[in-house]
Amino acid sequence: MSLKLYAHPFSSYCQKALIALYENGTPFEFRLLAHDDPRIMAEFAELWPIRRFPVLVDSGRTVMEATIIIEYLGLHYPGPVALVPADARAALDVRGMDRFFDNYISTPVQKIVTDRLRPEAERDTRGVAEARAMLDTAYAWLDKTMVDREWAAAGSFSLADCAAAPALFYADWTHAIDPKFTQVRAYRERLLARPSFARAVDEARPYRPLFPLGAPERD
Ligand SMILES: N[C@@H](CCC(=O)N[C@@H](CS)C(=O)NCC(=O)O)C(=O)O
Repeated sequence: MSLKLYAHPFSSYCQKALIALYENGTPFEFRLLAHDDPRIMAEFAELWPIRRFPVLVDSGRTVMEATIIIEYLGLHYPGPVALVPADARAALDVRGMDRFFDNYISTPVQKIVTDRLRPEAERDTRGVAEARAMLDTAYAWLDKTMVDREWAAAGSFSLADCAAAPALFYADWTHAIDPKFTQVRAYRERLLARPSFARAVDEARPYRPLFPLGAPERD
């Protein structure tokens, strides 16, 4: 098997890449990044010194960044589900929404979650407040945007939905999506019902006790 994914099942960006692999039934080897396995951690650090995951390795070629992994899979291992549309204009819409979910949902979520891991004296109260305000603004914008959409962009399930699924999953755990944002909540439910994401969520269940803010008894 030529494809290896260095990843952790509980990581949102890893789930983003896993959704793409599962959508197309693409075979790959899961290289589990386990902190109690120094060999795999060293192997990973050698591949990508930045040490952010996921990372895909294809016959010696290292591909980093979840979005780029999904684009790479579409180019080199296409399957029945085209996650980046062939039409350049539709693809631009998809990429735009992908950036929205990474930058304005996942990034503030990461800020809030990682802050909780710091010793109390080193916490960034202002940064966390800004992250929460960003999420409120992003939810409001998304609620309007999704009013006539089933999926995030271009009329079918895409790269943007791969980004949205784990982003909104953890966002609701981190900074609850207000019930008034009916479109966002309904979209999150549609994502949870998508078999590729449902599988990623199930595979991550054993790790829920690791969630720094405490995982809710749902989803
Ligand atoms: N821009 C990267 C972000 C990846 C990322 O932040 N991954 C997290 C896990 S969800 C990570 O590597 N965390 C470990 C760390 O920050 O040391 C991508 O899109 O793949």
